[in-house]
Amino acid sequence: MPISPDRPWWKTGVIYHIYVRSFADSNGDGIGDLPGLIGRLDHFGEDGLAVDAIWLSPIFPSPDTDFGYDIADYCAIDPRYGSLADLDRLIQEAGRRGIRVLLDLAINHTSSRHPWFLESRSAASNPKRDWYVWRPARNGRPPNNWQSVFGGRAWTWDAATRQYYHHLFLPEQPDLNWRNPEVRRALMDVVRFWLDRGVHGFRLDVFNAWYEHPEYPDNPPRLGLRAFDRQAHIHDIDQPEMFEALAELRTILDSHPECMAVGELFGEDPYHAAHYCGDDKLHMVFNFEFTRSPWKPAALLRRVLRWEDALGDSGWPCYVLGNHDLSRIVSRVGRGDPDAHAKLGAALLLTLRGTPFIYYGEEIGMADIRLSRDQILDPPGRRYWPFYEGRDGCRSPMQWDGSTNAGFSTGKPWLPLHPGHPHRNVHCQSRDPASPYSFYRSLLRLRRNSPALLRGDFHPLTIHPRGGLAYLRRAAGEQALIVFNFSNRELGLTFDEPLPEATWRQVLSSASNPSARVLEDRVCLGPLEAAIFLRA
Ligand code: ISL
Ligand code: CA
Repeated sequence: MPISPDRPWWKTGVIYHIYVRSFADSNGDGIGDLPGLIGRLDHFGEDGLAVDAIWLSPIFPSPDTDFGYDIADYCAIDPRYGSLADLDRLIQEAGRRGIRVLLDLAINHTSSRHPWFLESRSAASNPKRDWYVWRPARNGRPPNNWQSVFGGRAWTWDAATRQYYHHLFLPEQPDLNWRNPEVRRALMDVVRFWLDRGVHGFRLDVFNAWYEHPEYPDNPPRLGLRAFDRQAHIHDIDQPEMFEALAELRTILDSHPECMAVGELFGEDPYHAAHYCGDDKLHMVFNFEFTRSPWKPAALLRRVLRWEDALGDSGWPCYVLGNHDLSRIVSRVGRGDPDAHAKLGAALLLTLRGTPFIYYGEEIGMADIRLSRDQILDPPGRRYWPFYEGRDGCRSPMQWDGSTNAGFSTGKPWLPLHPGHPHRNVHCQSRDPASPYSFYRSLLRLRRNSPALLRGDFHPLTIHPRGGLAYLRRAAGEQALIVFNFSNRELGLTFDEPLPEATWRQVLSSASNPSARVLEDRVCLGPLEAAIFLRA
């Protein structure tokens, strides 16, 4: 296997996703902030998880109609999170520990309170009118059939200037008009602004929605449950102009050492994602497959293989188990011990070929909180309750220790803590060698020092696995064998091809009393156990 010793950090590194609002609050207002986060940086350093980068959910000034994804100023920090000086300090303090900082750029839309939109809306003749997507009514009705992701039409009527404006999300999130060269220039300046301040790149929110079809045709119908899903989104997203914009973005990124961008592709599919990855495009596009796949070996492997196939040599795989929009992994999967599932998830996330993203709290097996109707803050949750509770469940405050409010805040947290926090927190778990946190730490350390896990290929040993999963990661000088039992019973796992003859050394098991053993023709595993073996 060819391995290149000089792989960029984003191909070998691990990225930790922080929902800043819920991570660590320094001033007791119940909202996580940058000084709070700086105070917790040791969680990521050599004595903690030892990750390579942290990605911060949006920290820009925002009216918070969509909790930071409605941005009112791209070049400032929301005072509730801190100041530019705090961000500089974060970059510096993180840098000292070998950790890079990535920001979240939501530049498909702004807040309706962004000065650009206030100007644009002020008069049809305003010079910034064309910075957003304004259209006249069609026979007294919206310009076309486009729908908003969060429900209702994607067009809102502005009575004062007698036109509709476009918003893929909330009316408070008007879409920018990327076809206007001034808009594109202004946004690329935003990118430069943050790179010059020392951030190492971005997560790009719904990037493939930047452009709309210039003639605004109706989307054709398709089968689906919600109005948004009942049309094929061929005119409101994925326009060919995307590629030119991504090339420009990439040139800027490449002019700063070691910078990268990972895109959130709306309606992602591996082949679709592959189109957007490459040397003049994005470094990576999120693969969300594990967040909806059945927690079964065959289903998981099928998804891994599809992405491996689609991405080929020009793309690079990446994996997430969850994020701030989706139910947490342990709340979603299988029966049995949630800690065992948290560890199975970790073993999968951190040993596949590709870049892993850890969502805060996954390392301690945090679960979703349940909210009553009046506690729900998320806009789609409020709209669709009781059919959909929204996305707040996975955003509860980080559980640090057994003190007041789990060490997150001295004040009342903006969302309730998970009731299990007195027993499930970083402090407790760091003293318990059998905890998910200890497993994450050991696994991250193992990964960091293993050529096979960092650079090896991906070679499944069973093509139609049942109950368990096994694959090899093969690099020059080292091979890793990774085995999983997704069932609640003991398992003898046989392979479609013989295991390479060798002495396999067990280096890690997720069980406190490991039963994993490599025999001549199979591997034995205890219930819900994952294990890693190495050979030279
Ligand atoms: O959250 C979803 C379903 O539960 C998705 O449809 C989500 O809206 C979509 O993936 C886009 O998400 C991103 O952009 C949104 C923001 O609300 C999300 O938090 C963000 O991750 C608009 O900026
Ligand atoms: Ca605060």
